[in-house]
Amino acid sequence: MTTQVTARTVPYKEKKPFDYSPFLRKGKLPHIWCAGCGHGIVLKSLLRAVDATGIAKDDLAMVSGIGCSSRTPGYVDFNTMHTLHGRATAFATGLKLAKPRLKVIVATGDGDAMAIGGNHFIHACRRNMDMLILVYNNYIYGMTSGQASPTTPEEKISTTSRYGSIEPAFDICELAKTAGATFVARGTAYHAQELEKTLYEGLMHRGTAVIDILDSCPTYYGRFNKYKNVAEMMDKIEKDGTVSVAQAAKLSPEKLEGKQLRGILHRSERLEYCDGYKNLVDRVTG
Ligand SMILES: Cc1ncc(C[n+]2csc(CCOP(=O)(O)OP(=O)(O)O)c2C)c(N)n1
Repeated sequence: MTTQVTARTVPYKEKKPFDYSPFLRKGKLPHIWCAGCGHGIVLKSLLRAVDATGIAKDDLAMVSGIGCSSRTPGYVDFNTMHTLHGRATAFATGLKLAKPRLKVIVATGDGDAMAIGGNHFIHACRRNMDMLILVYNNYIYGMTSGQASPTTPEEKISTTSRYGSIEPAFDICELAKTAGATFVARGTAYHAQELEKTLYEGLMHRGTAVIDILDSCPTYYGRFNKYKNVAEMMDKIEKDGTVSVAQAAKLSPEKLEGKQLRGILHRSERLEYCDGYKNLVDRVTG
């Protein structure tokens, strides 16, 4: 039994111009995302990364919960499941166990993955099951009108923190690493080409891979927090608020204060869950 899809082993190479149409369900367009939402940029980077891996569409499955970001599987021509709020990684776990040959991608929001789905998320990381979890992190519940999520930064305004959030925010990457994920990275919609490469690396990784993707919700988060427009919001949060791992190595701790790191933050190897399960079945039945 093979538990790994066949993918090219060639290193990542950017391909331009790019034809997105073979990867999209055109009948499902136009999409629901607001003007200026970062989710569409993430989708474009993902499709380019998928193409670069050479993984066949039939060998891919995308699973989501509920939210604006969780609409992504509806638009892509892979095997897809649009499930329940917070349950994306749980459904993905079942799917991967039933069909280990599939490369499973989870599309989930910061609310979906970190709040109601927090337990499913940490246990997926703990098991090291081969799946790529993309957390579309717009620091707010977008679909339901902008309530605070576990990644809303302190002092920021949401419909449930009108005078500023008093809760510390989760660092998704730290959480994933501590819970056992074997590939942990951060990207942003602003750095779309860099994100494409990070997504490629995440897709090629065998084991639980988590990518925290900072993107923008101008309709709620941006408006509540008085960013003048989408460009200003992306500049302040995604461009000025982050530094690449390479840049960070050259900066003093003072200069790094308040910045989030971008790029691959953790990579390790240990037994993948489906392989462990196969070993168990062989031992018990063999
Ligand atoms: C069990 C359950 N609780 C609550 C909801 C309502 N609900 C739908 S989407 C959503 C939040 C989505 O926010 P997030 O996951 O951050 O994704 P975004 O819309 O920002 O992309 C909530 C609370 C639901 N559908 N099901």
